[in-house]
Amino acid sequence: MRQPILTAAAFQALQSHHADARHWQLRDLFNEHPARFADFSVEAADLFLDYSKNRLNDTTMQLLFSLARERGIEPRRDAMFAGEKINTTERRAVLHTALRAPRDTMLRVDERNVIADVHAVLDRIQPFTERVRSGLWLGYGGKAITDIVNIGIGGSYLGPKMACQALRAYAHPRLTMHFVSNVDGNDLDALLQKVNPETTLFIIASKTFTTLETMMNAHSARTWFLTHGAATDLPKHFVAVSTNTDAVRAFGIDPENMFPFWDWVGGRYSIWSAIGLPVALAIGFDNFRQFLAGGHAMDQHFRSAPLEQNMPVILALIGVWYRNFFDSTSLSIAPYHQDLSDFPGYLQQLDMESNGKRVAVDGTALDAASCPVVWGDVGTNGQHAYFQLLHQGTDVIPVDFIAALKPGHGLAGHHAALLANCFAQSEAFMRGKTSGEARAEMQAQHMTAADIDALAPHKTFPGNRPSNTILMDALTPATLGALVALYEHKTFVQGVLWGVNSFDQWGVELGKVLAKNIQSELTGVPQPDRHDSSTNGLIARARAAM
Ligand code: G6Q
Repeated sequence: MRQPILTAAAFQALQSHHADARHWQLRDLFNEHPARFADFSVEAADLFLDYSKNRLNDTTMQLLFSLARERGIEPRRDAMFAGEKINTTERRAVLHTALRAPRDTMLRVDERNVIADVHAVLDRIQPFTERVRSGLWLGYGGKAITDIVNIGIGGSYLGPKMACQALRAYAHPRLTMHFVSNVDGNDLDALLQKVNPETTLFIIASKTFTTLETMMNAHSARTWFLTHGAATDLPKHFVAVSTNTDAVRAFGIDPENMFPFWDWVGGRYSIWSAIGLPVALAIGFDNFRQFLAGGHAMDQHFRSAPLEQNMPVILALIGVWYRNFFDSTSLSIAPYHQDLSDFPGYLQQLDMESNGKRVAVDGTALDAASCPVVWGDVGTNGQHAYFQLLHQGTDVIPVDFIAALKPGHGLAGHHAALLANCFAQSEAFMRGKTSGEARAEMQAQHMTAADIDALAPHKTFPGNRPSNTILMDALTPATLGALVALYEHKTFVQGVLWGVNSFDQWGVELGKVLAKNIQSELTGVPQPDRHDSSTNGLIARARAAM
């Protein structure tokens, strides 16, 4: 029987500590502790984390590290790396870390050295990507591929799309990457109007090769292709990434053109596997290898650094501090890098699908809140939209700022402006503006006393709003790999602290079956006895319009 987090001694100590800590002001913490930045920052795998602008002190961190020890972070981490079947509801190992392990390492799971399997697939991905990129892989008209269309959804979509966008500076100039995920035909239709069948390569990416959206889009893409090319041309234009060889063959793709992965790779952790094929095609295999190496460097850090210097552990503990003690219901991700525009959406799945759970590993109801809502957008865009709420709203929402010190472009002035905004926002969240400061500003503008009185409450900022800042020298394949692995491990640590299985997703599985009945009723015979009046009414309106 698991121990509920509420009964953990360190959790209870944190509750008493919080009774004090909730009154602290970040301004005071900085004034009282000049070395705060140095003392509350950590470096790993070419990433730097400043966590000094958080409502915590040394005692808070010591108690949080005690909580981590009490909840067994270290043995659980070691069990994951060792390939133990920690995904208990699906009876699977969790080994995305093996996907980025060097060739000369060895890890046996069910009598197989999975590292050798991983590298055997990488050894097939390399020549394939080289042929496509060099122009040796030809479409049916004898021309090189110009457009690559990844058809996949969820974990078979968000990671590759995010990484292709993040690393677009490394992209091959001839290849345009496209991602089709939605079952809404508008998604595929819009794309098919743009691409030339002679020079388009489709990647059908699905771990199960049964997901409705992906299969429907794959069949429609094949039908479209066959109005241009012949069935014998299909192998030049369709490849698959999956764990399900039979279904790939049944679809009509030769297993020779299939890049496999394994059931121990969760969808949202699969970017490192053959699901990353679009990334390897876009940026080239050597760069893809750098991406894997960046992830591996973070793995090494996570495995070996003491908890007190362990970046994913620190990030996770701070998240739990806000979620379980300050009752924060959400976490905002603010990458100050346009190329990381898909990163908040990627993290949304990683975090919320992993830890959006209400029961513990043993099936008992959780006694404390689990995953917050994760959301965000790139800076500076967010500043002109929802940052108002972050500054002055009634909820305190922690923010993770992410920035690269060097730009990926040569436009004068832009990068200093970007970084200035990033640092200024975290400073403003931390300091706020007191009523006295707001009044002094208005007095300096010679405003009337009446106007100052009226406006002072509106121009006051409470401050004391926490944030982390993650910096990298530049956004490269390696630093992106380290960043993704950092958040993967943060998610893992929080899952262990809360006691949930971070690696199943029964809510997603439910969605995969729910629509099937109604779909047959929209096009076939309605079954009103199955539904309530609302659902029946909606079905009737849709049938009438069809
Ligand atoms: C991820 C989830 C889910 C999954 C998609 C696609 O962890 O399991 O997002 O990736 O439902 O599944 P397939 O790859 O099997 O099509």
